[in-house]
Amino acid sequence: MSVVGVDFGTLNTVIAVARNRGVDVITNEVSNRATPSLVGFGPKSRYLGEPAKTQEISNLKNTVGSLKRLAGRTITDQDVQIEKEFVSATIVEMGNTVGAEVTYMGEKQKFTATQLVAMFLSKIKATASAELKLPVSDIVISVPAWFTDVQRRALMDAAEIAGLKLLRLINDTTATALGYGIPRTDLPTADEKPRRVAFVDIGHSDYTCSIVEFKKGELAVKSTTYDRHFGGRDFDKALIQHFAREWKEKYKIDINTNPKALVRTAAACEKMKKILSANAQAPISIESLMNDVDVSGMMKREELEQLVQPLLDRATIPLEQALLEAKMKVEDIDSIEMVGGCTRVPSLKDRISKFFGKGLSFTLNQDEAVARGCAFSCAILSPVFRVRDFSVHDIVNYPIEFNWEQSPDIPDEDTSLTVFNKGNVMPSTKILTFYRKQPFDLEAKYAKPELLPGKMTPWIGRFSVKGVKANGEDDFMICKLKARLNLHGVLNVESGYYVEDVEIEEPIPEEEGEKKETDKKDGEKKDGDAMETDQPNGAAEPKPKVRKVKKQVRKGELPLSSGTASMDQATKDSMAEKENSMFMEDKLVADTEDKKNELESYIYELRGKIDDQYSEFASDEEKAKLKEKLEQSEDWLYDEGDDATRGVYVAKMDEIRFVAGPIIGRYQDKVEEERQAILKLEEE
Ligand code: ATP
Ligand code: K
Ligand code: MG
Repeated sequence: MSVVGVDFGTLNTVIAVARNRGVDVITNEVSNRATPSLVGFGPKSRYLGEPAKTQEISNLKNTVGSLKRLAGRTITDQDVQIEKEFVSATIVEMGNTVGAEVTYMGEKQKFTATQLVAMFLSKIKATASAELKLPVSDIVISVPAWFTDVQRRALMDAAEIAGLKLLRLINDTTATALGYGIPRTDLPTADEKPRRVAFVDIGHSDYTCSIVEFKKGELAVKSTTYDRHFGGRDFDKALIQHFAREWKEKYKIDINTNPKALVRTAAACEKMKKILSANAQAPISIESLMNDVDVSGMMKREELEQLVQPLLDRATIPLEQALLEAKMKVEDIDSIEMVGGCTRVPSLKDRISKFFGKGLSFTLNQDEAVARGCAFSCAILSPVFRVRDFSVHDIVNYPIEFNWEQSPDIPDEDTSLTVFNKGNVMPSTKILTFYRKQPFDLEAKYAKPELLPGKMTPWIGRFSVKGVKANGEDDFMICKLKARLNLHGVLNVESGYYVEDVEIEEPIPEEEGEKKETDKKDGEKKDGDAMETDQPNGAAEPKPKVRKVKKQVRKGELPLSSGTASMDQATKDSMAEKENSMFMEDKLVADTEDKKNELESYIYELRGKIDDQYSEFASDEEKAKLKEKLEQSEDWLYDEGDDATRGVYVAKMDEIRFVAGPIIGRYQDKVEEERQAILKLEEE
């Protein structure tokens, strides 16, 4: 089994694998270390990743990007309106989520964003598996830290539809921090001051800053802040708008009316932007952009900086906020690690460096750090791999509360409690205690909807607790529910049970441990993974050998049913089946194309050789026969054979082989004879 980490970016996706020697980034079918995060649809098959990019300009309406930014969203979300600017296919509403409408296999079809992500992930799976020559299943995928429960569940569903076993959804900058920490041998020990690093990731669409404390064998995220609409594509957009204006005047063309011209301009502007990161000025020129007009232009770096001034003015806001939330000052930060393609922009580097009052570090590979961190995370979690343990404490970004109906038997009971606070450690488990005589429901939601990224539902899930009844003579049942914000950052009520208070005698331990803080009423624990050791407080009296304590003893399970934003299993299974059949169809189309190309080149090869190296091994009659066969086959290939099945191409190839075989056989015998003769000569 393999151990794979994936940085699923808005523009590019990077795949890293853990091997015994360490973590490597792998290349795709055209030897690129990053794969375009794009899916396209054609008359016979889909185009995923590189092929999607190749056909993009000629098939804009049927090509979808921004996949991760669409997943888990609704059509009324203002973030989706923004995304529409960057996606060339038509975005449509599909139930309670968004999708794209495309023409595929000659028909208009709609796919949800979750399905589109699944399509892309199955390609990533195939790429990794082709390179590793191993089946790929266990995987860790990165997401922006600002992803909510619905978005995370959409990605989890997508991974499952693609046949992957998702071990963790990890926040981008947390993955980067892990990749930074693991190989480092110079981290402070437990009793030393931790090393504090600010990780700044500016990608194609978004900007994140995490402040992380490192000690030997562990990292703790102290704050994560972001600007969801700040990245390379905003620089591109400023350039596109500039040249659209300029060319309207200069050439009287309006690229905004021509999608193809707009996309070609976008590609040229991205290139120009990159050149401007290393040069004072850069040219742009596109042949026959529209109406047969060739366009060209120039830009100085300062001009670009002018164009993106409003953006640059926002560049330090996430940093200020990150320090504030981590309760630190710039002096507390030991180093600033920069990752993401957009951190190559000089004006951004300047502002960030000025803000911290020190130089920036580029220790990590800017384009690969997230993927490498994901692979490390996968290695830690995978049972097949042994890796030095490194604990990762992430934090809760949005507070989560539970609500429930008041019990008729407890008139003064609260009906809501914030269980996970912003800044709490994640993952984390909390035990909720309820005194009840009958089954009840509770609901989880984000406590501060205004913090959510766009117009997202604050609702997380509804959980019904069954099997609750009055205990003994009309006494309350003490119900305990295990609420967990898990490794993926999604919330579940994982299990329920009931307990009884019993008085037992227990020996006093030699050293009383720290007092455990327990909120009696709600049984809410402080942070961390600490579980169920509900002990009453205040046991620090004189020390007899044994003491009487009231303990809660687990008496039985409480069955739960839950409704969350996750897709139900039956839908997921049928989507997985559909994905699999589309994948097989793509493969068949690709194989057929290969066979056709093979046949075509075989015809050309034989035609060249029959009057050359094969000439002396064929009679005139044989030559004539073969030439006739080749001509027939070629005519067929350009006529009805243009769109045949794989089997038919293979059969055609065999027919030619039947005629050419004896000639080639004689030629090869001769070659072999000569080789033997040479060997013999050398021996003598
Ligand atoms: P996100 O993290 O926002 O989801 P991503 O991970 O796909 O997106 P990256 O691969 O980190 O994004 O960065 C891509 C962006 O970086 C693109 O906008 C690209 O043009 C930009 N970029 C890459 N190299 C340079 C450069 N030399 N100068 C300026 N920008 C660059
Ligand atoms: K990336
Ligand atoms: Mg990124």
